[in-house]
Amino acid sequence: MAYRSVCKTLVNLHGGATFVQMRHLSTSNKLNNSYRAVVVGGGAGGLAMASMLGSKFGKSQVAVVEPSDNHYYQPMWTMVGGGLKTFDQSARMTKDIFPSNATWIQDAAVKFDPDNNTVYTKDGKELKYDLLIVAMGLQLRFEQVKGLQEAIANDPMVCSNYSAETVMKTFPALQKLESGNAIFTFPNTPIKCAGAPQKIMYLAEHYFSKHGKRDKINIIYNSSLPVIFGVKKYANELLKIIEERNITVNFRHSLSEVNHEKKEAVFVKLDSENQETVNFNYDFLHVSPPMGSPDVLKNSPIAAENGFLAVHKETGQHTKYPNIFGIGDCTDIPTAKTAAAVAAQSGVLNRTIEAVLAGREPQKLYDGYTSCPLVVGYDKCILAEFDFNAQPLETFPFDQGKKRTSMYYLKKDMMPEFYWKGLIKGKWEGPGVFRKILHLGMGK
Ligand code: FAD
Ligand code: UQ1
Repeated sequence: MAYRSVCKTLVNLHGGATFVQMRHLSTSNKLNNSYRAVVVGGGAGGLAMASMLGSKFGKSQVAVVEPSDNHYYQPMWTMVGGGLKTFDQSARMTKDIFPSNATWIQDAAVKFDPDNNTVYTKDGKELKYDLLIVAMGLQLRFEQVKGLQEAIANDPMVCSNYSAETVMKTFPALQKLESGNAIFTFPNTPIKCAGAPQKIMYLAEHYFSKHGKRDKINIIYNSSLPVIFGVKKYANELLKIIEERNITVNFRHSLSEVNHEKKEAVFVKLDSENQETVNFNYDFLHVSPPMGSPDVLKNSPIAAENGFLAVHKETGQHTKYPNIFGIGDCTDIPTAKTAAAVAAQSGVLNRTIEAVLAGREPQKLYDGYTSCPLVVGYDKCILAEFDFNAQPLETFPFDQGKKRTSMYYLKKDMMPEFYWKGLIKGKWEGPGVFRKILHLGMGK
């Protein structure tokens, strides 16, 4: 086997427990399936990292394994559900937005063999890598709620902004509803954009008010969580809105079953002694389904006990395999899973990889930055931004706890541009730099 180059890099990181021997793998391998870097998942984090690595190593040395023909800007699905954008506006063909400096392998990873630096794919490829970046996102688990898939298939009033297949049902259902119970759920698992289950509720409430039917509709938010939002500052504002707009909130209620024939949703009361259930009649049901680490990752040697990719939270480097890195929703980084977090993580991870390649300790550390634009109506948004400690980390020099029209337009019209032209091109590392400038170098 001819090697393009052979380099042995000893890297001693994180308390000195690990070292890696990196060898530049053959490019004349008979299947040509060896790469400097393999990226698994071509979503927000995968494409950001592929763009960054592609500019270092070149197209032929960076492969992205991604099965889907389409790439979605998922944050727009809140607006699609609210009738503010069309589904088509959230979608691009993967081939049209794929980084020009990376190689697309249209396939799915099925097995990780980290001891042999190999990823196996559904179509039978064996991909060898020097560096592996795992960016597989979350797997939606509609099937974990009994009867939910049947309800989604048969009842036009059961919808979910969380998937490409179900988001188009939401707005027609809001338009159709005339009276009764409109129920919004939050599951008993980690989820992406933990604000999204309630954003659509505020849009729905506003929609019903504007169309003169609010008085005939009860709005109910049944959440598995014990709080409305994990950051106190924003939670306080949301609770005020909930009270003003006469919304009923039931905490620690987890959706366990939907019976669409009876128009009934069953919830487990998580804090009850014997996991009692309570039935709600629904006329409209917006479900945020259970989510989890993708099976392929969960059942692999690179997963943590909780099934997510085991990485150091401040660098994105794997805790056991130093040539493996992770970004985004599929990692066990303990922050809210958002595209905003992916943006901040991409800048950190790029520098982590540079440090590892140079045999240095990573210098730039991730602070947990994440953001959730809490759309609370058709023209208002509370822009929540916070860190690992659930402490606000706000970009703008005004109080972002207040609902604002400016933040609404930032979310609706500017964020898609940041995503398509910045994040997935590896050119948007989050607003940290602007935060420092706008705060005149003071604060965090
Ligand atoms: P994804 O972008 O989901 O990409 C994962 C990729 O991995 C997918 O392309 C998938 O096809 C691929 N994949 C999966 N399995 C395999 C496999 N076996 N082999 C190869 N590839 C695989 N974030 C915000 O910042 N702001 C918001 O306002 C916001 N609102 C949201 C509203 C909704 C309704 C939703 C659903 C999400 C929202 N988000 C928001 C969250 C944001 O979309 C995600 O956090 C972000 O997309 C995560 O990026 P990722 O790269 O980790 O995963
Ligand atoms: C962000 O960076 C980002 O990634 C592109 C999002 O995803 C769509 C967001 O929703 C937000 C709020 C941010 C943070 C950006 C700014 C300018 C505050």
